[in-house]
Amino acid sequence: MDAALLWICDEVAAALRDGRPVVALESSLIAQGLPVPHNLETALAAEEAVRAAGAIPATAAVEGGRLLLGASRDVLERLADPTQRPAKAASRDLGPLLAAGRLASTTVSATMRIASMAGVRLFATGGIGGVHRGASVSFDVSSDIDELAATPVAVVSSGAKSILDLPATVELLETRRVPIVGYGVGELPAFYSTSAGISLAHRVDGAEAAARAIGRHFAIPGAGGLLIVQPPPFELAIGSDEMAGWIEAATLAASADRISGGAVTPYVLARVAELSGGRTLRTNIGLIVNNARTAAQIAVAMAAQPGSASA
Ligand code: PSU
Ligand code: MN
Repeated sequence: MDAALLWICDEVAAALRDGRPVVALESSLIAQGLPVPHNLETALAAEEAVRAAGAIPATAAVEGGRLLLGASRDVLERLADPTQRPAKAASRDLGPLLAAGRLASTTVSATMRIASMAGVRLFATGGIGGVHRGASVSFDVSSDIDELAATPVAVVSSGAKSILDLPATVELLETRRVPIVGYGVGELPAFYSTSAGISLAHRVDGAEAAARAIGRHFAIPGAGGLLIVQPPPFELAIGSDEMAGWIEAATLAASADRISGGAVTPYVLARVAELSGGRTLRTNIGLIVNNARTAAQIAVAMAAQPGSASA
């Protein structure tokens, strides 16, 4: 790989060479998804959870004209600092942001790209982007969906963020032939809530079973991504009835304030956090760290599989 394009930190590069487990982490949740000081704390806690489970964390970012995998503490601190005004990079933004030499966080789509370039097959986040409410008029559908369709990386998340149209998101993932596999559950989680009431076609129990499903999926020529979904930690889950009112109000506020494009998701997340008196924030942090831990356990199981070249 062209080192002038993709910079991989020494620790991650060594792990990849030796076939040891690596988990990619995104950075949009640091720069746009969570407020100071929770953003940096959560990024560090997710990295720590990956390490505690026996894998190496590799947070993605864009800086100084290069894609980074295994961003340094200094870069994480700058991404977490609003005065640095980091850009939000989805896949389509990478080329222009590299050319401009700008500091940028990476969303799910951009992180999948970077992970895949490096040969990292496992990635953890909070929730993926998807079909926004009202998308039949606004056409606001996250490029996370198309990246999942195209790029062979397994993404561990708590489903799509429940500020979205979840039934439409599930339909579109099916159309784009992205498997959604419940991790110990038979129903799609709704990010902050345990269940969206949508049954899943596939379920695995435990890291070994997940590793087998991922391994077989990637063995099929032309395979794209795969979603592994698990609910937030039980004690942090918020009832979907309780969530519904906050999401409704936050979505209405977004359109009243004429928020569009990449600003919609951060705006709505911040608004539900405010309306819930910080409860959704605690849940968001807890599920990000929990998903990082699970992804690491799966990466460890994948590295142990017979015939695995790398994680
Ligand atoms: N998960 C979180 N918080 C976030 C995100 C995920 O807990 O902020 C980010 C992801 O990076 C995801 C992005 O790709 O939100 C979706 O943005 P959009 O809807 O603009 O595509
Ligand atoms: Mn969008």
